[in-house]
Amino acid sequence: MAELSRIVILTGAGVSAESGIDTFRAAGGLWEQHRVEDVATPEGFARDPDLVLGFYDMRRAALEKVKPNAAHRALAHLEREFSGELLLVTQNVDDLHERGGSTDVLHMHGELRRALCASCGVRSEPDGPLIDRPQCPACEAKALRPDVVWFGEMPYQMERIYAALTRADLFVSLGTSGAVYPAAGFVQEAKLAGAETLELNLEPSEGSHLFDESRQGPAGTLVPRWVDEVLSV
Ligand code: BJW
Repeated sequence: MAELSRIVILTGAGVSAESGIDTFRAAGGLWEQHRVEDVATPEGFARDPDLVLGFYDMRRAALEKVKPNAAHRALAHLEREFSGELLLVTQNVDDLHERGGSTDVLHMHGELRRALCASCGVRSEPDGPLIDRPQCPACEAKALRPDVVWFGEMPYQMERIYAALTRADLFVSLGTSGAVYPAAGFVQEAKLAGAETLELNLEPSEGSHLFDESRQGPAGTLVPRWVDEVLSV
């Protein structure tokens, strides 16, 4: 492996699967248990806020029962030891990267542990279920929604991500199906800018053919191995 100075890593639900968090599109995954239009769109929230708040309250509570796995810990180790620039972008709304030791994580689809006030736009960390309609700590409106990005909404910090992609010499995609844009298009952005591209996923994803290299297997095995390769150069 050539010496690297700027790496962008994109993670998806597969990175947290071995911690016991359901992925979205697998058989028995979240989108088989719930209709995506009902729980992950602004229109679904407007139609039935209790259903949506209950869905995210349940997933936030479930976070207390799971732990980071070897893939999260390996990425935190990479953050500590890599001497170049590293941007860790996750589509995941869980906090397992942080609990695994990563300190700079860009949550492009938001975070389960945070709420967004639909009235004043302030973000906060609620200490109880949103279905109980707690007040916004800033404006006191009872208008808190999960601080997550639904279909049709703009993912967070896209400028920072695209800036890093255009400077990267390696883009790595971990545990994501490549079914959701704009994240699914990052591989092409990185390639256009001249980066090498690598996919680590349990199985070939929808976009596997777009990567220079694609390795298949569980993240808990593949990610620590890849991190060792990077740090040994
Ligand atoms: C393992 C493993 C193990 C398992 N080890 N691997 C038509 C064409 C193109 C685009 C569109 C279109 N119509 C609409 C759009 C846009 C739309 C979109 O992409 N739709 C597609 C369905 C086509 N996108 C949007 O609306 C986005 N906004 C947007 O585009 O704004 C405009 C814009 C324009 C220009 C620039 C920028 C923006 C918003 C998307 C929001 C997605 N939100 C969700 C919910 C978040 C909250 C929540 O968690 O509930 O995000 S949906 C869901 O999918 C979630 C995930 O982050 C996201 C991706 O899923 P992920 O992580 O890939 O999970 P899975 O389950 O799909 O895959 C898991 C993978 O892991 C699998 O491959 C397994 O094999 C693997 N795996 N175990 C390693 N142990």
